Amino acid sequence: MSGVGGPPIDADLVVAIAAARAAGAVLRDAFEGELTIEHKSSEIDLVTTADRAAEAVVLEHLRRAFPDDAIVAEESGAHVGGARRWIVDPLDGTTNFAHRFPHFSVSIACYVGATGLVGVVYDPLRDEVFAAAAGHGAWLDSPRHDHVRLSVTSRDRLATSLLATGFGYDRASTATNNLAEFNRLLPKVRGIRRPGSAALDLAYAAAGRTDGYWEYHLAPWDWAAGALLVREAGGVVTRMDGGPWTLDAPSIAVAGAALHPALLRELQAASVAAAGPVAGG
Ligand code: 2AM
Ligand code: CA
Repeated sequence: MSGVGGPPIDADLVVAIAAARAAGAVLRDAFEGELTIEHKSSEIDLVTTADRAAEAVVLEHLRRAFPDDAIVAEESGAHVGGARRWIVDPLDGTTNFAHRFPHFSVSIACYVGATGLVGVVYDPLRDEVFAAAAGHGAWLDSPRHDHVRLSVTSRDRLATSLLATGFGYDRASTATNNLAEFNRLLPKVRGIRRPGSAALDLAYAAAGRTDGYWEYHLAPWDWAAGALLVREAGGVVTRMDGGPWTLDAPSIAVAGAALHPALLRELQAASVAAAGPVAGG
């Protein structure tokens, strides 16, 4: 069957992909038209009518297929249900969208507790579906890619690596604004990108388009699907301090197994330097 993100043909994945494609179509249409933008927590934390319209479409798909499941969605909060929890970002990269910078995504994942079952990240402008099912791998489907199996890169040197990162909306008010980490890594790598959709940043690491990615302070819906994609593409997913990554972790750092230790070493050295000298040390 085509368009399901590769075997196995799993009901969760089929619904998640259909929901992501439908929401993506809403975003694609809205992107061409007049945009209505509102502020959320601050002048840089935005929501558009398209975020809400896309979310309604995703929720409709999920509720119809899985009426007993819980849903956690960026714009409408938590909806109670059973042990299975859908985690939805209807528009990841809202700032890009609002400025008509053509790079954003829909992110949908299903978790039971801390365990990801399926994850889908959809880029509506490139029509790229990145999909993963726990234990079965990750795939890319697009007009140019038919169930291409995803794999992180095997690069082992920062000097030849292309990394991605992001800077959260609270960057003006938090000490962990990622500037120390960015400054430390920038001279040591081939390049660092700051694309603006965490879900796609993770999908690109899974697809080997970057060699690694790190970021502070995201919400569960930003990285629930992407983290599963990276794992299923053979990548290592931890917090920036090396601890185990969870949906409510304070940070994330991903890369192929060969590069991940070097990435963590630099991130940790940067955060130690940013925190200043240790008393008595
Ligand atoms: P959004 O576009 O859905 O708002 C940019 O670095 C990425 O991080 C985007 O995926 C953005 O999601 C997300 N992001 C930025 N600041 C955030 C914050 N304070 N909390 C949660 N997600 C954030
Ligand atoms: Ca988001």
